[in-house]
Amino acid sequence: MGQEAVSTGLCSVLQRDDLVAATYRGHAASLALGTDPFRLLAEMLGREPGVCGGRAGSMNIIDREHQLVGCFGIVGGSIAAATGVGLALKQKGAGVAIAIFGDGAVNSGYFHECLNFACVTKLPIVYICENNQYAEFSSVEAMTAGGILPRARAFGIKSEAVDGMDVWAVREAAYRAVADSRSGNGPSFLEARTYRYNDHARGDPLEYRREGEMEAWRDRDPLLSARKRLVEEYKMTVEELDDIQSDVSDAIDAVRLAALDAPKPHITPLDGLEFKSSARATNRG
Ligand SMILES: Cc1ncc(C[n+]2csc(CCOP(=O)(O)OP(=O)(O)O)c2C)c(N)n1
Ligand SMILES: [Mg+2]
Repeated sequence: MGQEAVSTGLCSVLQRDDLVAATYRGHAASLALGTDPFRLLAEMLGREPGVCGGRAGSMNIIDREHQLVGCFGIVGGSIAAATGVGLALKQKGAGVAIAIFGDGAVNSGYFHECLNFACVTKLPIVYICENNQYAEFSSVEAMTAGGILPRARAFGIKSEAVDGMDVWAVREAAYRAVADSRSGNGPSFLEARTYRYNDHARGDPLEYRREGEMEAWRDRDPLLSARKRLVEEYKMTVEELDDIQSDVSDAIDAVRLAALDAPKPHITPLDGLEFKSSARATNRG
């Protein structure tokens, strides 16, 4: 969907003590951290074997076994959760907290309160803004006075922009930021510039994109450019990559069928309340 390089590059540099809070669009982060794909999809479909027993659904995945403290449907929620985690890790003396959030979240109160708190208390935390250019149907330019990086810099936090379409660039920037926080130098901030190809949710008219914009971003697709670099620089063959791709596709097909077959959780309605199974998981993670 255009954003794969951000979570993949970031999570590739994390260590066992590090803990991540992500947005409702957190499925890539969850997979990159090691969540079993079957348990992830079963959760998205509200099935019992899901990673949260089928009770969290698509937007609120938690996988403590794989360092994911939570995905948050509330815009900016991951900033608050990760900042609390950063405080706990500082007290414990090990680990770095990671906050993944969208460009829309920099307009929430959480952003300002938490960045200020993290800076004055020198928390071990990396804030990574996944700037996919839009919050629902509103462009980042239309919504963000002064831009994202200058806001972070106003707190005196070490900040850099990174090409979010390039998994190696994200990995290198994330490595520097995480290592710096790990060595006790306080928080860091990354703005990963990327793009969402698909609609925000069902019913999105997609009328807000500028002409030619999608094509320009698609030319820099993170998966296609990673493939190209693996062949040109790392000397993998096209056949090797095709084999990997077809193995992954087969695995996903198997997981999809198994998850659709899995039972739904038995949820007992509270006395006097009617339980409605309204699986309105419309946001595209
Ligand atoms: C506090 C709050 N306000 C509004 C919403 C409705 N809402 C859901 S997603 C979204 C846009 C989020 O945009 P962004 O932070 O850029 O993340 P992206 O969807 O682009 O990954 C909004 C406003 C919400 N979930 N939470
Ligand atoms: Mg966005």
